[in-house]
Amino acid sequence: RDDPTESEAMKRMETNYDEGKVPDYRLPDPLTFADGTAVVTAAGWKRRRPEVLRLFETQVYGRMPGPYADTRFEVTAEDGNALGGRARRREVTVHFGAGGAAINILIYLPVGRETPAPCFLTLNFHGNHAIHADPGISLSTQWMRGDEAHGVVDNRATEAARGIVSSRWAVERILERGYALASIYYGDLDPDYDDGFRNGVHPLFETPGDAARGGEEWGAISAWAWGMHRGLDYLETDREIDAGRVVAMGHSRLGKTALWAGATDERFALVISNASGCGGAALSRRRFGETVAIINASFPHWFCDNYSKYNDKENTCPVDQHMLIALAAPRPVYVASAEGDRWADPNGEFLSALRAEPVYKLFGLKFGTTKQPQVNQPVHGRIGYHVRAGKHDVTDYDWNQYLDFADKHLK
Ligand code: GTR
Repeated sequence: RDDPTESEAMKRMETNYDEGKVPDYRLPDPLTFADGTAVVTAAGWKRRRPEVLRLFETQVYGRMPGPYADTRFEVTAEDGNALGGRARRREVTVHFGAGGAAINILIYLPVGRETPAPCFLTLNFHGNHAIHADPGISLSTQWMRGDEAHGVVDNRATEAARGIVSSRWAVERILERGYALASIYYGDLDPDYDDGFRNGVHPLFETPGDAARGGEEWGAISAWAWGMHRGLDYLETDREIDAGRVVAMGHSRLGKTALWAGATDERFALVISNASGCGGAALSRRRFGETVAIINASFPHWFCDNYSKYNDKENTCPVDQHMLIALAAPRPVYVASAEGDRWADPNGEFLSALRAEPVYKLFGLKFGTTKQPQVNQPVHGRIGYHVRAGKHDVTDYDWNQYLDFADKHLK
């Protein structure tokens, strides 16, 4: 929803941007079992991990189902000479049942590779056609947010929407570096407005006329993450993709989604959160910028209903977001912030990554810093982090870091 209600506007006005006013807080310890004993080995973490995962499922995002039984992949388009010969473009529809529910995956593959390519798997905000001006990309027919300036009329994309967010997608650079890029419009999974979960993929698993939803049922972020799992299911069948080297990457609400998708599916080899902020990488207990109460008021459909129990009571939540980052361990994970993006609490994102490190240390792996690095000074340990100059966005600078980090860990 684009217009905040009056009470949301009030909440936003109370937003704290003063480091001196961050309350004292104590974070829950990822390395303490529910019974109070300490986790001291990597084998111990393997037993602790499901406890933490379960807390995020029941208290934060809601429990997502497994694959849909009746799923079918259909390659709908193929062009071996896309982007002036620099790429092979493939489009794949994943059909769920016979009722028309489906997601469309756009894939660019680098040319000239003899071995299967590692791949960035992402969701996008404005339709697959918006990530690049390539006229060969199918135009999305789904509901979408946006106005005429963005090529959207009556909530549908028009030809004018092609490539409108291409600055966020370093497609050619990704390909030159030998990676494939796969992207899915998030609205294929669940259009991003609060409609009581009547559209998107939720109804595939819910009987019409079901009683009221329980507090642990999946919200939109879980539905989007579920879609990333299904994208990976397809990639596992594509012989030109190395499914053992697939990176989950996302920006903002889709950065929250990428972290959750990587936490719930260990097939992802690496996880990247770009400016994911509250409910993503940032520590909720700091109450800096966006808070749990604000996000639940603005986006009641994103999290499970239980999450509102922690509105203005972050300290009572059995998890904080450093434990979400820790669920990536021992796989490499990257957290990126932007200096001007105070709403997402860059410092809170860094501290969260730092507080995930003890889990990595059990595996002999390190972050490589204890202090938030200066602007544009990336740190690439097993945990990666940078705070870029500029605003809430995805830029070539961010992609350059992700490619270097992926080279370091996946090559
Ligand atoms: C904002 C929201 C953030 C972030 C952002 C986005 O309105 O408050 O948590 O998710 O949207 O996804 O662009």
